Amino acid sequence: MKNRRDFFRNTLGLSAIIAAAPRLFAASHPRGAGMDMKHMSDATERGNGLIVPVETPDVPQLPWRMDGDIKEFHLIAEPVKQQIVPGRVIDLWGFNGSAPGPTIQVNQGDRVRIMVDNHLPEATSMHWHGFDVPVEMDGSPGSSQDPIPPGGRFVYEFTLHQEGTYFYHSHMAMQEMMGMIGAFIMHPKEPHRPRVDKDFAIILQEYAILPNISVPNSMNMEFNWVTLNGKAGPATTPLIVPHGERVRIRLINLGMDHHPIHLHGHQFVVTGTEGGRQPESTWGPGNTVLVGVAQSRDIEFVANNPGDWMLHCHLPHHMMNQMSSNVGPMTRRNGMPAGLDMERGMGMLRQGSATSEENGPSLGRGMGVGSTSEQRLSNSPLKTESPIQHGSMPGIQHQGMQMSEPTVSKDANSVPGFPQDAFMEGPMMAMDQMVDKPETLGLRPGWSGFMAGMMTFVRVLPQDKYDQIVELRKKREGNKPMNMDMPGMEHKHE
Ligand SMILES: [Cu+2]
Repeated sequence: MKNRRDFFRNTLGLSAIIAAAPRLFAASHPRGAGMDMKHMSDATERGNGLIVPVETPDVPQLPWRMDGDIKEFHLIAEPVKQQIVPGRVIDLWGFNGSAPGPTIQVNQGDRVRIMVDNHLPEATSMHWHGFDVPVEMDGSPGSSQDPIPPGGRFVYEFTLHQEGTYFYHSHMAMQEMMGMIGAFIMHPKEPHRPRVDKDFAIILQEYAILPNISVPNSMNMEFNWVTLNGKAGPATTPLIVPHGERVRIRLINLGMDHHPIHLHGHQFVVTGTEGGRQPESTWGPGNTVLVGVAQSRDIEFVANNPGDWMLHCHLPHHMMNQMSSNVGPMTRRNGMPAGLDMERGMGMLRQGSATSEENGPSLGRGMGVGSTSEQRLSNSPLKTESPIQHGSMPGIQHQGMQMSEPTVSKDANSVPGFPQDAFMEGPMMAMDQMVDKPETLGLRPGWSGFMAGMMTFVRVLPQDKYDQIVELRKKREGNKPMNMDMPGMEHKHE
């Protein structure tokens, strides 16, 4: 029993739940803001209110203040504690308490000043990805500027003539893999047609987090945590949309993989790239868009099909959490190899962290553990016993988790290939209560057991249900995304 318990704890990182609780949604309140800060409600004044501000679920908006005609922003590069799912708090590097960093929204034609303070223990440099700016503002370390030293500041200032879905990121390659990116939305002078009612942005990221450690291994080539706006399913916040509205979703990717993002129940058109708006003549219907590394893609559709629709990366391993060759084997073979204890059988460390001097990471593929004796990954010789010994599960109870048994047939163990998803997702992984928030109101019970990795929902709701969630969101204090505070966000429905 102890071994089973350890297995689940190690698989899900649940031991960190209680310690982590106060940090839940800690990213919702950016720091570094001065007085008289303004939010994106200003943008709605453009185009007779036809431009809606962009929502970035789970990521705050960066306020600004006006200095004459200049919009002044303040970004602080710093270490961040980020809860990506309940029970898993990781050490990232981000901006203003969040990874990805807070979203910047400006209007085409704005002159902006962005003060970047470096609170990291090493030098950094900020690149404005895709911006047509003077080279000395490009943030290329060594060529366009000296890197910003620890404790230092660099002030970027430029006029923006572009429009579209852009982003900012550290131009130090390994820092990129620690989370240092943020969305930078440039609203067009004139609203695009057809206008959208809802506008969202989602940043795609991935991390390799070895057992017993909370720091991503930025050297890894294999990733076991993938996130949408810094959260993995089921902790991602669903996008809520009233039935019939036109929706834009801006997808931004900075990592080591390309992600085919798929939407259920609707056909969309790709209306923009990391270079701005695409001409309508290029739009064709689809439901999956490949968002390559360093790219952004805007998709638009009419939410004309009511329901809770999955929006997710379609790479199978990107629909999972903690996917790794160290944890996977135990779910895919019958019992432990003879003579090994639990930790060694799973290829887990018995002391220290994976990057400690005694253990040392391996370079290249693999999670850096057991690199000389990789665990078997295929399904082992089949046994005839019952795949689940009934009564064996009740002892495994984790706070908030539902932990009911998976549904498997009696002869499951005799079927080549079993198990695949039986112990990886499903009712036993459900944690509806732990990820409860206004946007999850009314989802089917047990939904959370099937949402992991780069997965979220587009919830196409009747107007009254939508209004109910918006009301709940307004009432809820403390742990709501800051952008929900923006006046004007719900102007259509007030
Ligand atoms: Cu993916």
